[in-house]
Amino acid sequence: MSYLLRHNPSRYGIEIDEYGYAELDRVVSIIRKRFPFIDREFIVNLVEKSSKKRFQIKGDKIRALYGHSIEVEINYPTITPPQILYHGTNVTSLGSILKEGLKPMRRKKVHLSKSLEEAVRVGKRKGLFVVVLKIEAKRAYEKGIKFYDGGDVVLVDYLPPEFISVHRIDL
Ligand code: HQG
Repeated sequence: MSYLLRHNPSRYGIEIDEYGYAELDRVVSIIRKRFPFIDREFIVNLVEKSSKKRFQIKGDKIRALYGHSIEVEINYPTITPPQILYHGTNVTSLGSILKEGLKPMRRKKVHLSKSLEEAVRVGKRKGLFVVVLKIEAKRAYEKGIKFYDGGDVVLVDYLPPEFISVHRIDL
């Protein structure tokens, strides 16, 4: 569902409106082709109960709340960030991040974690050698960087290297 709603709805013949919403029943019918035991109620329940708020259901529609590579207008509220945020990544990206800053790469925004544990989890998806970066979020905010509330994640358009340092490397 993340892939479908964040990256490639057209592959499944799904139409997404400018705010990222798709028809819930269409999404359910696509998912049922692969997982026939899943129904609408299951998806609604999953979205509501999930510990991480990846999706939003509104009426008969569903959208991903963050992580998009496709162009959508989510209208994230801007926030005053906490002093420190984290970003989990892989050691292979470290040199480039410290030189160029954090870029959204294939997504539309840079995703930051509120806790160290979450950053470690994100970093582990990228391979064995996890790096957790410490982001001086408050200082960046005071220097004019906009931070957006993505629910469980905090989003920025780009983060310059001056606000990034290595918190921990798991080799
Ligand atoms: C790296 C999950 C080289 C960046 C998570 C990351 C997240 C650079 C990768 C959400 C770079 C992009 C998104 C630079 C950034 N040079 N590498 N200058 N700037 N990178 O998957 O943040 O569980 O697009 O460090 O919780 O890993 O799926 O982003 O490693 O919040 O709901 O480029 O996805 O949410 O990778 O993950 P991604 P991400 P879910």
